[in-house]
Amino acid sequence: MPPVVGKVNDGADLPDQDYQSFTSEVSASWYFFSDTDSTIVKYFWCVGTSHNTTDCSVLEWLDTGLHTSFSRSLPTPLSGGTLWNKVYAVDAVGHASDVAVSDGVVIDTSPPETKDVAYLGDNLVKNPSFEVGDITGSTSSCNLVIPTPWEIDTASCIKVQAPDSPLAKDGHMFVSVSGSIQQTISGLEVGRQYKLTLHAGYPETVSNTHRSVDAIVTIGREVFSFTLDPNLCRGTCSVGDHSVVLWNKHTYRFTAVDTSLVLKISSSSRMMEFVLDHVSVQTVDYVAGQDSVDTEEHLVVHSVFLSHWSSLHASWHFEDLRCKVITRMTSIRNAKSLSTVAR
Ligand SMILES: [Ca+2]
Ligand SMILES: [Ca+2]
Repeated sequence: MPPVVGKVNDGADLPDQDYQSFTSEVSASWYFFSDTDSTIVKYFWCVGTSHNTTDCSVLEWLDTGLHTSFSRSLPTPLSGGTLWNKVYAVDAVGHASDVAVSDGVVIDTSPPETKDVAYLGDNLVKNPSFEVGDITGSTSSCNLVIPTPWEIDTASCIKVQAPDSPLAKDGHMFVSVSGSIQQTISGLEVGRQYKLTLHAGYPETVSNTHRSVDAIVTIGREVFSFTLDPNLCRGTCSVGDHSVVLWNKHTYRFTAVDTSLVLKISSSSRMMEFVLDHVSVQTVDYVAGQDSVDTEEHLVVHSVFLSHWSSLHASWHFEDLRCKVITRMTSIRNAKSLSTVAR
């Protein structure tokens, strides 16, 4: 009886490799060859460019002794394509097993191309998270504390909320807005593109009969709007054993037409009330690769359940048509600590 055929992996170690970037070396490892009648005394390994048991055009059959992992330098570097490693075992009486063939390894020598990179600058909004001194609980009176430098008009009702439970999107506090709240954003560069992000939700105090909330966001002459979905839970909702405000993130783009612009966030009616936290205005710089498309939509809305947050300082992705990108670096900056974490 010949030895029982085993399994061949591409690459000298586990796990099996499907891509390799080096062009002048081939390697393979193999397992599970066995022989019940006598012992395996040697293995033969070859490498070819066809998915069959006979093509050894890259490396001819090589006696590897009892080694079950082997690498070989090639006199002529590979130019690409797919390689298959092939191995058979021979036992003490000269019987050869069937040839095991790997599932192939792609030689990929091209570096990944930059597809689209967006760098976000510092937040130009002052007191973006509505954190003010030492207050606790939720105030029922309007305009007791104004989170400077935010400004309001006398017809508006702003209440700083500092609940005991971590309801805020960022930090400990947020504001409920009925009417409008505004501040002048300075330090803008005329003609540059900016990203405006805010987080809004239903306040805790809202009743079940409260319908959808429409809000208007203006920056200079640009006008945006958002609507809170009345089907979302009102105020606090229970997620597991946590009470949370269902924060909706709204993102807009605008081009600065002046070095300072008034950012104003208003409910479309004084009867409507929403809560607001973590507002940011940041530059957006794109480094676009060939054929890149701006996949970031003009308006992005999604719900976030977590009571903590992180701002994505920079995000990018690479596309490589022949090789999946294995390592991607992302830098995440926490706005409070300004520490940078790379992973
Ligand atoms: Ca493979
Ligand atoms: Ca806050």
